[in-house]
This record gives sequence, structure tokens and C-alpha cells, in this order.
Amino acid sequence: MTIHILTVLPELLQSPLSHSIMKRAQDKGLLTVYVHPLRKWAVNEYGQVDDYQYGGGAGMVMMPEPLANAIEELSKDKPFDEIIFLTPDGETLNQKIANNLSLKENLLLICGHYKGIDQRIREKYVTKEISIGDYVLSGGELAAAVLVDAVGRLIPGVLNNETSALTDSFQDNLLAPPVYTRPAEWRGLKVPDILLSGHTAKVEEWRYEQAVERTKQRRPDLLED
Ligand code: 6GU
Repeated sequence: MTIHILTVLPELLQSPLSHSIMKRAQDKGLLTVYVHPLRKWAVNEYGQVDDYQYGGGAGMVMMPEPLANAIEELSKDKPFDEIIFLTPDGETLNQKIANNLSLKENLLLICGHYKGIDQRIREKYVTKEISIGDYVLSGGELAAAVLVDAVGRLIPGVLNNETSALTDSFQDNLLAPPVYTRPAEWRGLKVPDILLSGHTAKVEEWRYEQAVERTKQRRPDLLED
């Protein structure tokens, strides 16, 4: 999978995607991430990519021309499967959306800044608008990093048995059960006996019950659909 990211703050996206599972995905050649500074397509020598909003009001808006030129240049070799705008008024990201995106070949992520991007770009090019939750970030970069991580780890071959997505929270709409490691007794607190029993089927049954119980307690909304 190839993911292109358009941003006014490329520095913000370097480090979060260079470690752990995201690093392995890229080292294995399963994921390639290109971070493009939008100022490369600025309309003047000052690097301008934003302007005042029509109708007045505080806050700048990202201009259509730099974004359009960037999108058109980056689409030339290979059209994008999705052009995604990261914005708090988008559809809230969940595991199902991440699963679907992990099957795509070529994605473009556009990070919004200031008051957002000119509406005409959203209508002409953007195919999907995604938010990562009901709170406001200063820009779309951290949201883009979250999306790349959530999607990248699901690309076939990225996770091994140890890091398998099959036992994650939200897979099957259930939260993950509690986990324990050595020692079996720590400061008087014991690991549940069943986990030490060596009885795989019983362990799986216990984990399933715990997952259901935890989901009932914390996220009953997940059990509704
Ligand atoms: Cl995608 N962008 C911004 N700026 N804030 C957010 C968000 C995105 N998702 C949640 N809050």
C-alpha cells in the first residue's frame, strides 16, 4: 500500500510513523508513506497556502489552488483509490473503516489546518472525510498519523502471530479481555487460576466471557449492532 500525505507541517509526521509496527511495515515493503509539504505548491514566493475567509470571521482557510495542483500532480502516475480529508466534521474512524481502507492500494490523506480547506476542494476531489473523535486538534496531522497506524497494521503480512490483530479490541465488536504476565503472584495479587491451567479451550472461553463482561460494563453501545 502507498499512502501520500499532504500537509503544511511535514515535520509533525516524520517520527510517529518511523517506529515499531509502522517501521516494520515500511521495512518489509508492505507500506510506503510519502509526506508532501503543501508549500511546494504555494501560489507565491512567500509560500502562501491560506487566505482570509469570505464572509469574514477569525481564522484562515486553505486555498484551493495549491491543494488542486498538489492533488493533480500526485494523481498523475496512478489515480488514488480514496482521497481522504481529515476533519473533525468527518465520519468517526472505527475498526470497520480501518479494515476497509487496509484493502486499498493507493491513498491520499489531506491534513486540514486553520479553519479548514476551501469547500470546493472537498466537493471536487475528496472521496472520504474522516474524524478521529469528538474533540478538536490543532490540525489533521496527528489524526493522519492515527489513521496510517490503524490501517497500516492491518495490511496482510504486517503483523505476525505475536502482534496479531485477531485478538485486538473491536475485532468482533468486543473489547479485549484482561492480560497478565509473570510472576503468577505479584505483591499478593494473583493471576486467575484458569490462565495457569494449560487448558486452551477453557482459557479461550474465559477470555471470551471477560471480553463480553468488559464490553457490557464499558461500551454497551458496541453490543447493540
Ligand atoms: Cl481529523 N482533525 C482535527 N483538526 N481535529 C480532529 C480530527 C481531525 N479528528 C478529531 N479531531
